[in-house]
Amino acid sequence: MFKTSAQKLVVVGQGYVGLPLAVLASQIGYSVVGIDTDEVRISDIRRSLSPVSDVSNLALQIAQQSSKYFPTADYSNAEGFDIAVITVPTPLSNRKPDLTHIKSAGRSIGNWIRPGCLIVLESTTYPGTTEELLVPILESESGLVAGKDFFVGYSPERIDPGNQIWSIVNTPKIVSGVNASSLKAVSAFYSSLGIPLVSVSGTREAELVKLLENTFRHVNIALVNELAMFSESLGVNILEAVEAAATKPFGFMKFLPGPGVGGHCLPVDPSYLSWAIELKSGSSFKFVELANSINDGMPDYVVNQVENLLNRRSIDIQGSRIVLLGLAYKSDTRDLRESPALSIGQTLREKGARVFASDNWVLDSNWPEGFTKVAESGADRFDMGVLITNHSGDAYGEILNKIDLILDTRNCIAGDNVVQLWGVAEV
Ligand code: SAJ
Repeated sequence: MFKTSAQKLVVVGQGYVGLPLAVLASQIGYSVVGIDTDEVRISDIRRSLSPVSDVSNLALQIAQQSSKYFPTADYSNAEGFDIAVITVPTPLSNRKPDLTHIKSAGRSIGNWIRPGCLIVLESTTYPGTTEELLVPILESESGLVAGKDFFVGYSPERIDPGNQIWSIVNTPKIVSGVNASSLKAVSAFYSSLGIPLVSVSGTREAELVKLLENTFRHVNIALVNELAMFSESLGVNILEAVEAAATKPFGFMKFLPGPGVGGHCLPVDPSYLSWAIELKSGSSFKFVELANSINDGMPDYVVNQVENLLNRRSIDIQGSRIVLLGLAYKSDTRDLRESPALSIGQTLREKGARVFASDNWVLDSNWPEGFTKVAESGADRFDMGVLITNHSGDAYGEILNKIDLILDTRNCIAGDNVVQLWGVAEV
């Protein structure tokens, strides 16, 4: 059993959100229990092998050696906690919010609630989740009254993995409570970590903030994606127009067209909002439906361009050898979640192409099915390449010289054998 004298914090979920929070709090002086039901993850953390790019192995080692951080899969170590922060995944299942992790965490931590403690939900979710779903579970498990016997709040995570400028300690944190005393408790906790705070009047506003932030991105990326697909018929260089628009010092934010929108945020969060709007109002949230259809359609647009380029060179896609340059969903990350590369590769395989890939960021243990590594292909020439991920530096090296023609979807490489997706030149 984990015993401590300092204020005891439990962080439920030791992923890209929970682990940095747990380590930071342990450095500040909290006695932290990091709970995760993934026993392999807990085992790695105990061996100071960080599963999160923003937390170093050394930081894990120091936190554990200081006896201020205790990773575990056993909720009984939550006994006697003062503060619990829930940072579990909120994925989609069949395009609907999947709140099983929040419900499970609520039931498990609810057993250990005692008078005066604080529960904060950080997981991205739709307005109403904290007060309509989580609070009833916490009250049922504890037999106590939220807002009166114990405090409850919502504070969305704003972690951007790998961001070297904005981190947990300098990104303003939205905080909210189910009532004034809960807001006070939530604010006191995050203030103690040295994080700048922005209070809002209720948990629903706080839940909406995160969804608004990411829906804004999703919709605006869809805008430039759709515009880019018309740029050839307009006879314009869309990238030049976007860069020029970005010189406007106010009232504009730059987004670039790409091969599709991946990651654990943008393809998911806006659908939480549209689902909630449909559920509560009976109306569809048109912007999200449209943005989803455009962004989800980008991989097929890329495949069509690949086919056009092969046809112009009288190469049948059936049996052609095509290399995907980059699998990760965005530059300088190893994350494959919802990556457009996965659907592009799948569609090319369905059309009979032999699909290869190169991405030094992706761990061998996470290499996706159906993609032969270029290094293991034994091939010395490839009919086509599709640059999907604009990793920094010389991410693809000599491979570029083994490819007859490369379709660059990120406008990041040049060469006689390169054509740009947004301005596919005659070849
Ligand atoms: N993308 C484009 N064009 C753009 C920007 C992004 O096609 O102009 C694509 C990316 O290639 C990627 C996807 O969209 O496939 C998502 O990119 P993202 O830059 O939004 O990165 P994410 O998914 O990691 O978003 C996170 C979010 N952070 C949190 O949810 C806490 C988001 O709110 C951040 O604004 C974003 O990082 C960021 O700024 O980097």
